[in-house]
Amino acid sequence: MKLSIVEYPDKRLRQKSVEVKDFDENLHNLLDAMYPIMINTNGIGLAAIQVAHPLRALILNIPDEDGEQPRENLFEIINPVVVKADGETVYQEGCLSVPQFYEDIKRHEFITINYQDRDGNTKTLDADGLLAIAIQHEMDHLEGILFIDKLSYARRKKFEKEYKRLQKERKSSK
Ligand code: QAP
Ligand code: CO
Repeated sequence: MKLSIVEYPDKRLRQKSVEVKDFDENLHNLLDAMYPIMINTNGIGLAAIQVAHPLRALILNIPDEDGEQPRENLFEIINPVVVKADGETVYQEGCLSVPQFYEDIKRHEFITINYQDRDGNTKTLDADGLLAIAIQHEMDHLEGILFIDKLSYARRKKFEKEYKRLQKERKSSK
């Protein structure tokens, strides 16, 4: 399966992703193809919609203390639902679909989700730290929400200007 990252301002990022019903080979092929594209683009999280598949599926591979990102730490999260959220934390976020832009975003510090794995088994996950932040960021993608939507009006303006300039630079260097 050949995948590529959909980048802002592509409208496809605004679709609402649909529930996964079939935990079949198609889903497994998609998840298997998402992993290398995330790693090769230096990502720690990727939602299916970011590779043009509007399904409620996402993967996360958070680096450990040594900055390593072993595959055994990979989470494959299907049909997640938040069951508990607490506290507040701010982190400078980025997104593979909004390259080269980073901004402080406020999220819950602790989060508990129910989800399904690639075989449809139901699981619960208690998360804090970067994992909790990443889950919230990726779950926003399932609703068509990007982290830049959470910026103040002034910061969003600054982003739009800076992003246009960056896109021009990237095009001219290709
Ligand atoms: C979402 O983001 C996230 O601009 C995952 O040039 C963000 O993997 C979770 C990336 C913050 C938790 C905290 C972004 C790579 C990767 C870029 C990513 C870029 C290259 C973003
Ligand atoms: Co993102």
